[in-house]
Amino acid sequence: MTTNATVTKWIEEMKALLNPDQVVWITGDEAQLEALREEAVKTGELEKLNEEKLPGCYLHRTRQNDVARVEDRTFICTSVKEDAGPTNNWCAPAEMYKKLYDIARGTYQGRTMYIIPFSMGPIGSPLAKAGIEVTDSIYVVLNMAIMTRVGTKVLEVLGDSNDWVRGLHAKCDVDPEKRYICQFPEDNTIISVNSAYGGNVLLGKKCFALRIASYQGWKEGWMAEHMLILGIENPQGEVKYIAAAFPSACGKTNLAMLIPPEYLRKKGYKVWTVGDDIAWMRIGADGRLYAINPENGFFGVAPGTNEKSNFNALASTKKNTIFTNVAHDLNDNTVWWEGLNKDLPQNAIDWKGNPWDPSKFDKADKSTCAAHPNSRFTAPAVNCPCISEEFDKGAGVPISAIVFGGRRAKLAPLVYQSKDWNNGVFVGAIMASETTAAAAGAVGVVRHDPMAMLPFCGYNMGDYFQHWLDMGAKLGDKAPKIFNVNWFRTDDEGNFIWPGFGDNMRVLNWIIDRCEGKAEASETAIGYIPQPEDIDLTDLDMDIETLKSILTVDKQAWVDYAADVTEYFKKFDRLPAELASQLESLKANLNK
Ligand code: OXD
Ligand code: MN
Repeated sequence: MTTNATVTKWIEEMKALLNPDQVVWITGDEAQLEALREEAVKTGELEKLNEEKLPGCYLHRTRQNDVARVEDRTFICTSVKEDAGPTNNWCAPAEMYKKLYDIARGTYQGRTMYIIPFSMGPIGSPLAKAGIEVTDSIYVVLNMAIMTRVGTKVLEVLGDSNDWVRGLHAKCDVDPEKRYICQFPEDNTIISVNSAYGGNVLLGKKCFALRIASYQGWKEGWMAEHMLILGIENPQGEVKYIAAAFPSACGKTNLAMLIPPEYLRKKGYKVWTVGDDIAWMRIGADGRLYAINPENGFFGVAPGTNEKSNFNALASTKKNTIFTNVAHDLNDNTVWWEGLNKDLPQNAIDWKGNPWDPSKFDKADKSTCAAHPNSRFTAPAVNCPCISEEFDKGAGVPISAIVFGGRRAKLAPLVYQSKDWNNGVFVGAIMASETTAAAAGAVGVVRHDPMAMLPFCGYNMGDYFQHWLDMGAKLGDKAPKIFNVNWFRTDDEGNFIWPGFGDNMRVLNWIIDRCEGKAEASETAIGYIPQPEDIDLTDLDMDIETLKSILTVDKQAWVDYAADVTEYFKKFDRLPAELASQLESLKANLNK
């Protein structure tokens, strides 16, 4: 497949270590992928779904102990501990290589080693990077073939270069006690053992496109961020792009694919999706920040996805999609999940593989769900009705605004704008959000998650903050404006106050207007807040007083939060002085 000596040497090392019965290079040819699907159906790894209703779609179930990312078993292995920083688990590379090689040694015996050359970003794009993943899982091959661009062409473009990421995945016994997801940023290497769940094993995604790439970006002067990218087209046909960071399962896919409210659609507004999870951003020749989506598909959370919440995501799953841990509706051999519709399937198998009894279903009790709360669809981006024509071009789109957001029942207002770039970096650094089912552990607990990168930053977060500040200095007056949003404020009964979904467009329009210097704002202690009348409430069942209630800054709550951030910042050995001084300014502003 290739004469690249760095590739052939590593493959030989992997063969010697893993001892596979067979070796298969993934060429990217449809016939090869189809043969793998058939094989996986024969072994029960995949179930073929109704070809008429869901052509080319399959269902997969993981082990019950393997349903989410495992942050406590995820390591950044740098030669100096401080380079991994206080927010990452660390282990010395030599020790971790030994431990992982001991776990993986010989485990491909009786199995096939699949070698997947893949590109993050359109093959050949100056913003793209190559990787090679070896795996003993057909499920991984087929998911990687959706989520990335795979095959021979990647190797052709790579040529003799050593600039590629090595990814070793070994299922082993899927033993949670020996599960490790390890990044070696100094060696461009990822090793994942004893898992078969997407976020842990599709190594192009979180491991490469965020953890390794964030480190590469730091060294090479660009940024890899946990951000969706969307384009807003106005009635004049001009498209402005926004990149937005939210923690996992906080609605990035929904925002990336939103459908504007009818009154805006009638005026001619449209939204185009460039990406729903990851953005790689570089400064372009004109000095502006350009972003690509390095992925080629969507690994979206299924529960809650329906025609109303995300029509475009649902449409994306209608063909050539792999569903993981959703319910199997035996009535018509399709899939179902909580929130898809109100028709609970009467004859279904739940995500654990057991018959599901709809009469026992209790919304409040996750253990009665038919689909796992973190069940997923892996859908090709080309299926998305609103995919941007820029998505596959590889030149990147110019970013006008960067948006941070989290899930906060109280505190953070619906939207505010930072005072400038450095203040925006501070706004990102103090982000916190309620935890979700995307990672193992308690759900609904507020935790700090700077820039939504806490589980994904491949180096010391203090250095990462400094990198953001440095990028701002390089961008100067061409820097995107930075905002914070919170769709999740609740009333005293715990109901969401803001309708969210397509109505978030009303807030995005204010953001774009601010970038263009067209909208007014009031200065507050935390930043610029819209004047209530600048958020268009046309056709919305919300009065201006309610809107005001989610736009106000509760000073005492922010004073308390500033104290909490003061404690949080203490853990950063390399906190940039600029962020400490931003915190002091916030406190001073709150005291005025
Ligand atoms: C994801 C995540 O899968 O953030 O995108 O967990
Ligand atoms: Mn994500």
